[in-house]
Amino acid sequence: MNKITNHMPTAELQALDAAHHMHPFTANAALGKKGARIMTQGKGVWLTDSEGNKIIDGMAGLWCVNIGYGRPELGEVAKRQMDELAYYNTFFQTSHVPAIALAAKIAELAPEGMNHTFFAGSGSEANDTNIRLVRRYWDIKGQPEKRIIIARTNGYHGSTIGGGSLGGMSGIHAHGGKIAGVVHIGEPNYWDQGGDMTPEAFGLMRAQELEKMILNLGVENVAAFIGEPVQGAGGVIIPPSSYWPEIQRIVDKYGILLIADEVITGFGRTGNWFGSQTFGIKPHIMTIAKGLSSGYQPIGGSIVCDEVAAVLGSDEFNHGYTYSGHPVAAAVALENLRIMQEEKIVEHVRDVAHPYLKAKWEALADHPMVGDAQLVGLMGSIALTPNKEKRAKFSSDTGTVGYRCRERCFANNLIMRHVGDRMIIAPPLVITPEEIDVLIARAKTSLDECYAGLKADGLFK
Ligand code: PXG
Repeated sequence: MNKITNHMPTAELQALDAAHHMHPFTANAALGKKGARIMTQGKGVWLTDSEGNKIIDGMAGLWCVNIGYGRPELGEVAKRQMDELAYYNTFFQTSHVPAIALAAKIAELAPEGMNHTFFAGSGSEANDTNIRLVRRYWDIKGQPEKRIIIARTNGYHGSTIGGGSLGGMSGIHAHGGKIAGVVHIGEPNYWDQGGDMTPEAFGLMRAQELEKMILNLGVENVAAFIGEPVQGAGGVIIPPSSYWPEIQRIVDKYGILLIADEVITGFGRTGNWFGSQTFGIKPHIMTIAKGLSSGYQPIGGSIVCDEVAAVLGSDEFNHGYTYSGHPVAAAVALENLRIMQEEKIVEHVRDVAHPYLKAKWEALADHPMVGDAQLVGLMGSIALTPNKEKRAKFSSDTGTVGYRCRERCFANNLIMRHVGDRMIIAPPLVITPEEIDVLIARAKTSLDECYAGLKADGLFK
């Protein structure tokens, strides 16, 4: 076979992709007929595809390319590390400099008292670690019956069997099942579910479902609660301000462990190093991945507080991955964090997000088809609706309006993701005000075109 390169015609690349490559979360036969969009290059917030289109990436890849594409320093560090020590493990009483340095750097950046990191290869793996870790913690403390983890409907915690079970997405549970010992309470999604309540009353009610669930199950059976500070894959659902303080009160009262899944919200996304800081959450464990390396290498982990680490460390924990603390991934992550600190990228998020992007983003709610528009730091969502006063949903015969809108975005060289009828953005954190203007202009054009299309099809009165 000839060497497959960027210079091959798109159709040939698509045919080979369809023949051999199984895509995640995809109906592969249908994609094979349509042909995948093929990305060839990235620089800053911009992607280039195999047809030469210049696309603004409103999703930072999959919420991960925080420092933007094409930073040569990371490749240079990777090469140096590969030449010096391409691989060694961290099992069997061994360590190496990149894992040591990265764990120390994370301890410096994490909230006070969170000084220990267990490395994994991804967010899903890290959440699988968390399931075993919290159960082992209670084992060692002499309460082995404390095994149940409470999570939330429409939360996302990954796609391994453990991560998928913690997540509250029925479509994922339907494909392969769900492990025992995970239960779900409702999500703090005011737009969809708040009815006539005020956001604050609704947030309190949703948080109090945790207390009810603990009492139903018996606190002696509950190990932990897990939640994303802001639900990401669920549609960028920013909880009412009453929600997290009430969750914290309940967790503290019953003495269960709190896991903040910071895979998306970590490393600057919400305008602080961690979403827990933005929302005043005091977790025992934080799941990290994505922005830890800005996606330049696959790496994730669990940041563990001193008390939990001390208990776990008092005995064997039979758990770990070949690539826990992989030296090349760790070295690249460390370089990513160096760049983030030196270039003050978290401060930059605060500078461009509020009020610059926030004002423009919230103004999208003036569009006839847009209801709610929410943003925290550089993650935002808009809810598409046929009637904003009633917070109505499109009827199922419109198909997924969000999908139609996403297709218009693609055609206008903007990547926005849709979750049902919510459109979401999470651009690279280095986005400039000028690039925000481009993103907003293309979003408006795409909304207008989607709206015109729905009207033409008689689907919007
Ligand atoms: N936790 C959270 C909060 C996530 O967002 C994971 C865990 C799992 O991480 P890994 O690295 O195993 O994928 C995630 C991942 C989407 C989308 O469509 C979101 C994620 C992954 C894939 C797609 O929004 N988030």
